[in-house]
This record gives sequence, C-alpha cells and structure tokens, in this order.
Amino acid sequence: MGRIILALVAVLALAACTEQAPEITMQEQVPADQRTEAAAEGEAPAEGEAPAGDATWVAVDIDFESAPEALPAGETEITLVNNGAAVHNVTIDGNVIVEAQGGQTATGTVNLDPGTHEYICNVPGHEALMQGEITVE
Ligand SMILES: [Cu+2]
Repeated sequence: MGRIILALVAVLALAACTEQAPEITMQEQVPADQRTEAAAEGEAPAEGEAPAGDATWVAVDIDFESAPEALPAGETEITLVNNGAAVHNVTIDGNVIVEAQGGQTATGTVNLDPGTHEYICNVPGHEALMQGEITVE
C-alpha cells in the first residue's frame, strides 16, 4: 500500500512541474525601417538620348536619328549626340556648327535668322542620308 501512495505522489509532482513549463515566444518581426533595400538612385537620362524639346541632333552611322524641326531665331546652343562610330557633324547653311567623334557628344552655337534652313552632315559621303530642314522663327 505504501508503494502505491509514493507512486501517486510522484506522478502528481511530475504533473505539477510540466504545468509550469515556461512559455517561449519568438519575436522575429523586423521593423520596416530596418529592412535592407537597395538605395533608390536618381534617374539620369539614358546616355545617348536627346532631351525632349532641346536643340539636339542625334547621329548614327549613317543617319540623323533625330533632329529638331524648329529652332528659335537668334543665338542657340545646339548639341550633337553621336551614337555612331564614324565622325559626324551638323552643318547649317554650309557652316559646320558642331562636330562629334564616334560615341561623343559635342555642342556648338549658331545664330539663325527666321526662315527655313538646311542642315547636313558634310563628312564626305554622308550628306545624301544625313540632311534635313529646320524652321527658325
Ligand atoms: Cu555624318
């Protein structure tokens, strides 16, 4: 009889112990401001693209990919973006205004009267494909 009572006491004691087992709570949430994210960088215009509305010619081999259709009268700075490998230039009314080596960008200044002006690239062999007109007002 004495052994049974001892055994019962032992079982009760065990049960009491397991009821007091500590609770373990995992807290793995990371605050939003501590998450690692790639730093946002300012977006520069893609290289080789003409800014909209600018007096910019974009040359390739062998063509003017884009060119302004109109320019203001008076002194204007123009930009030649040369995305080709060959040298190209912008020649307006027979005057070379700006020339850029392959892969380069250059600027030049022109003073235009109102009216229609012809532009070409006067590098030998280019004019047939690299020419157009701009309206100056
Ligand atoms: Cu050219």
